[in-house]
Amino acid sequence: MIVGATRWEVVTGDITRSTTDAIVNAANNSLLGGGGVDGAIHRAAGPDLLAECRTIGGCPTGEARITRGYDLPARYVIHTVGPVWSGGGRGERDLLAGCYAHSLSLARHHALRSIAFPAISTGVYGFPKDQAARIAASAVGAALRRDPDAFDLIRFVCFDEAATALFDAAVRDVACTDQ
Ligand code: AR6
Repeated sequence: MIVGATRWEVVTGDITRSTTDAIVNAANNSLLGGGGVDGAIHRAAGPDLLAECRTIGGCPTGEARITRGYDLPARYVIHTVGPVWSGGGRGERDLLAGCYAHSLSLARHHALRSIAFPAISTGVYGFPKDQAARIAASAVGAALRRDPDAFDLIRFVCFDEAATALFDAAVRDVACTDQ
């Protein structure tokens, strides 16, 4: 899908293999690694990633921090901390939207033209996948409307076909509404 100057795509796969300028990590507040996509990114990047993360001092939920990508194909990792789902009454939706918005604004600040996102918060943190997909697509759509020329490629990398179908539908809804 093309929105303004940006190719916006949804793929199924392993985000650690993404050759975008940056990949986004679904991290925790410590930024010191964990399971899921966080563990996969740290394994693929090598120990220098953890060493740089130790210098950052953590990250609040809904915000993002940037490091180099080390042994990854991506030059940078943008670490964001999604909310733990606890029923939706604790600002989870706004915090999740903040993860996407802050990640894109960091990428833009570093003049990065392409970025890949995992389905933040939809694993261990338990965010319902259909809602997470709609929030992700609408946050990216809003950023693209504000700044149509900032990116060449925005990619959602889902780990299974079911998530891919949800994210694909959500992106189509947002992209079609925009045109
Ligand atoms: N590539 C793409 N997506 C992946 C990959 C991968 N290699 N591995 C998993 N996923 P999760 P969260 C998907 O649990 O819910 C960590 O321990 C997965 O199927 O990784 O934000 C952190 O340290 C799911 O859809 O992140 C935190 O403590 C999505 O990535 C906590 O988990 C996110 O699942 C964060 O939980």
